[in-house]
Amino acid sequence: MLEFRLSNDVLDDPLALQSRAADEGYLFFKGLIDRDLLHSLRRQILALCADAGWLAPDSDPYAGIAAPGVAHIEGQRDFMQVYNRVMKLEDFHAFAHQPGLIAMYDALFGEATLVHARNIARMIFPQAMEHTTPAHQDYLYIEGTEETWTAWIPLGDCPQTLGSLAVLPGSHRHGMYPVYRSLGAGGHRIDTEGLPFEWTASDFEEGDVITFHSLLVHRGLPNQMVDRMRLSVDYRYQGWSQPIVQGSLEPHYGQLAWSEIYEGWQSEVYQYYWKRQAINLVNNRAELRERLMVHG
Ligand SMILES: O=C(O)CCC(=O)C(=O)O
Repeated sequence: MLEFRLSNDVLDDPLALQSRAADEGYLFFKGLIDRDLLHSLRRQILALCADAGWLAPDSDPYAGIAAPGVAHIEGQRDFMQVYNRVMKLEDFHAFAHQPGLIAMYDALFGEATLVHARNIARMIFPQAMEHTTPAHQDYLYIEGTEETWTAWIPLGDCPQTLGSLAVLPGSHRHGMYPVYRSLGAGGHRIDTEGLPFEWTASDFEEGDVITFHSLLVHRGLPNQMVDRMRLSVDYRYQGWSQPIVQGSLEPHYGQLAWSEIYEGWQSEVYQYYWKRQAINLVNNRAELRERLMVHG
């Protein structure tokens, strides 16, 4: 596996940042994420996991050690009970708007950044490797503009063995690949065998982030730890003038309404923020269907 190319050197050079992004389809930064916010969010999510009996008794919750024999899978009922509590955390949503990230996206897009509201948290148990996120392109799920970029941020150090993320640099320049049904987040996979790109990944230290184009092929790596959970968040960003679909402004999984999510929040700054300025709302599902090949 190749290592990520570090892009901190182009953070203050918008043209170089844009050119690197166009070439590779991803940007990897060390230390761009606010560590205090990260610690606080990790603590809050793990407190919910502990409350649900997911963590080893007598362990430090912050370590994220799963209780023996416990492995919940995203989408399943028990998982969703905890997930919906995570979805209500004000800091989980506010974390997407941190100034360092937004400044980088403003430079990348050459205009003000629109943060998608459909924020995603991943709580990946050890001993559940068959549910590892398969190779896919996010555009299938995002629609709107292809110039949408995902930020994947592990909440804590995340070596590859804890199940970080791998990407195929350059794979964003060839449209959408056919998909097959699969286990793992998203439920669809791309067959990457024979594609002329090389899997690339690195260990993440807390504060590191990778961001990638909506057509870049990427996958989760298996969590091979004996007992540690991998926590991460996925946020999505685009230029404010670019097309966006309604789904990107709805809560992930749609089991809660924004009014329920916002109950008890201290601030209104990140509530319905996309309604404060005109957005370019579209419905391009029919076009996407035409472009997409889904097998069995
Ligand atoms: O964290 C993961 O395992 C999957 C993240 C991802 O690929 C995505 O949300 O697009």
